[in-house]
Amino acid sequence: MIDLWYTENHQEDTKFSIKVKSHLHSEKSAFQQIDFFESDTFGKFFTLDGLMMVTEKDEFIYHDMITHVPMAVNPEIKKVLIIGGGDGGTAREILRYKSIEKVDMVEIDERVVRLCQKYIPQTACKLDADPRLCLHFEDGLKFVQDAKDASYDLILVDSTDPIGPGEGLFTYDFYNNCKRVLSEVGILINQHESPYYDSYAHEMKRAHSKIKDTFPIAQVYQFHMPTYPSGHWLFGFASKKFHPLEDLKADAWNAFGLHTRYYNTDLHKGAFMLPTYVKESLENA
Ligand code: AAT
Repeated sequence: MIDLWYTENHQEDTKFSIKVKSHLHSEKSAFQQIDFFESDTFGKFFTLDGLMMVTEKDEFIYHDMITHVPMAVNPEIKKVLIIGGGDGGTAREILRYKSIEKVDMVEIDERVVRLCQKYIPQTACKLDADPRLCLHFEDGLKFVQDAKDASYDLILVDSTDPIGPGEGLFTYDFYNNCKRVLSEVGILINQHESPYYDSYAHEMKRAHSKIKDTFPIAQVYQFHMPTYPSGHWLFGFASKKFHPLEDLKADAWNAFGLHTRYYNTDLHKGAFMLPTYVKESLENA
């Protein structure tokens, strides 16, 4: 019996491997190389251009933290824009709130959505099942450039790293357009890379320096993501009005009565308490 392993370079001299039972699918779409695998420990998972996106075992951590943090700061959020997130996990979590009226989801690569619907229904389950969700297959940068009104209460940037199709989502042009289409109480959450390995920390600093130039409130929060490089990952929280800790509405969020496996309103506060090396790195960004 031959052992089959998925291996990703986290640094030039550092690799992360998962033993796979099968390589379920492989194709090159118009935008990126897409692969689906199955393993014992992490269940089914998929990669884009050889980088881990989602595993069945740890996706709840990422999708809890991208959605519930802003909802606990402004429980009145009604209209949401998701950029990327083709696996559907972010849409699934935000649509758990009955108070959400409309979600536009803009994914550049329709193949990611269709393949996740086939192989990872755990995350994709709401993509064709909720009338509040409207799917757009186009570049998120172009979508916000073309959007007219300042109507979104929340933008969730669930994007790949800033190489390949995700590059435009880490630019001043993108952040300025996000600010323009957000309402006065709007919040922007973005996939903010990792502080640990130098190449990712470099992207973290670049993103932070642009976001803090654009928004009066720009904070960063952390979570533990076992299958991403170093396991230590960040989201950015930017807003024109709300501070993620001073404006936390813990009682209102708890009154939603949602059961979550990672997020809770105590962890919310802790997630913004960053290690010293991360704080220093962001201060110098
Ligand atoms: N929910 C966690 C999964 C992702 S996937 C990110 C998605 O962003 C992919 O489906 C990709 O096709 C989409 N995407 C990339 N660029 C664009 C763009 N310009 N416009 C719209 N969608 C885009 C996030 C994983 C994070 C990994 C961190 N290492």
